[in-house]
Amino acid sequence: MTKTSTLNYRGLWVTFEGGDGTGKTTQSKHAREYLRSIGRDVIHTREPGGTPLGDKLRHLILTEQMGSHTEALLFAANRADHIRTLVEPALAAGTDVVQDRYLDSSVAYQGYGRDLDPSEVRNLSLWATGGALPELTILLDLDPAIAAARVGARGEQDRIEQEQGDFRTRLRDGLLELAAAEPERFVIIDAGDTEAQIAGRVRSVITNRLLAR
Ligand code: Z5A
Repeated sequence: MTKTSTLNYRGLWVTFEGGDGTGKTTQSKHAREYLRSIGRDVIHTREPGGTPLGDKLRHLILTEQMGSHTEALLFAANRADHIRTLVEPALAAGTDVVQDRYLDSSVAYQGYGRDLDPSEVRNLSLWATGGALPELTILLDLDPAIAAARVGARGEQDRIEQEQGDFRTRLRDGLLELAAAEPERFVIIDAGDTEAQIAGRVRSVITNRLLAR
């Protein structure tokens, strides 16, 4: 079992999780602006992607057909590079990191959504990153049908967004299960409200976490 590490970072590490179309990109950018507005150093990043190598892996993952094991390994490879070259150095220097998706996405999509064992997928990512876990994970929870309508309104979908059937329901249930298992790290926010209401909740969750440090 890989040892995990959530503490001892100088900067605050916040990740956003949720199905596609739940507003992670929108809200993680609001969170970055909020942290800036209170005078903190902050970077915003995302997975897949986040680094030059990560951007190449992102393109491969979202465009090439591949099996579940290959997909899980590529996400983990991206994560290893992202955490070791960008996220941990920033946190160690006292910079906050606001991140759109992290390992909970792999457990949900490659584990609960596809056919891999969720705990094996989690352990793969923990091994890849030396056990790094965020201090705070905000789960944006939304009915998959509403989320699909938001994404559909945008037009073109990537390979993973095209998944049909009960994939999105398994994904949502899986993410809620992960949140229930780690109540100190996760905060669940109803993503069906307006952008401004959700941003207000995100601000207060982050403020409380900073005050509790
Ligand atoms: N994936 C994986 O399988 N395993 C992994 O380990 C990781 C990822 C890390 C690429 O991710 C795919 O990789 C993703 C999961 C998989 N595929 N799927 N499906 P991505 O991050 O590039 O894609 P995404 O997460 O699907 O992003 P997204 O579709 O852009 O969703 P979002 O970031 O959560 O939402 P958004 O862009 O902020 O908002 C979506 C739309 O809704 C947009 O038009 C907004 O203006 C609108 N919006 C936002 N908030 C609201 C509210 N409150 N009301 C109404 N409308 C709103």
